[in-house]
Amino acid sequence: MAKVRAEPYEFEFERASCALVIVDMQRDFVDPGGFGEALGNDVSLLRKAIAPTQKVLAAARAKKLLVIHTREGHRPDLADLPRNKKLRGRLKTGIGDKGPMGRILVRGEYGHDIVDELKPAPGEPVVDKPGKGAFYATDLDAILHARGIWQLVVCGVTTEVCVNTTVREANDRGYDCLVLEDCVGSYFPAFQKAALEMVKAQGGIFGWVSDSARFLKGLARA
Ligand code: TIU
Repeated sequence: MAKVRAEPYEFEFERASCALVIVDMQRDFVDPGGFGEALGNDVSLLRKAIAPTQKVLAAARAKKLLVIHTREGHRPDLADLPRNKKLRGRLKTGIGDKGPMGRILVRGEYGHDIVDELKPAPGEPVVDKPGKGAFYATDLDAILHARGIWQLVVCGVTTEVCVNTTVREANDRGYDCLVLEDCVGSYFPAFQKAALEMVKAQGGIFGWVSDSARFLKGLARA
């Protein structure tokens, strides 16, 4: 059993039952010139998570942890794009429209794919999700169940939207989640802080919070 210093108390895990989940590190959210930046966001706040996540990813691969990548997006025919998601924001250029890096959040488009720095390796499942949570309308639960995984180390963007939703979904399905605070990012510093506090408050109501350095230390001993 490996131990990671974390809040509200140490996170214990076994390699065989623990997966690394990297949420939506897609060009459209993270890269300069993408959809996120086009909406007026400062993508450097998200890009800060790339380097520590690269270290965690490399260590997880070396220790043979299951690594799962998720991408938020929709079918090219947009048949799985709910009306509320299409209309929300009253955007001139929104989901499905031609954006700076191809059709926005459409599967197969350049902007929809994962940034080069965190490119999935062959054999690592990539879960395409139409919603914010990685469990909604996906086969993530089946993939984890088949491998006997019940603990998740979570990285990705954005902290208060897709990361937080995924952690909440996972928690209700019986998974322990450890969120690494320097490996998640938000366009809003106040939300970054609050979203992390929400996870670990009340005795870890949704899970645990640690950081890449503490996780790497624990993983090295696993
Ligand atoms: N992946 C994810 O968080 N999708 C979003 O739309 N996030 C926002 O913060 N908008």
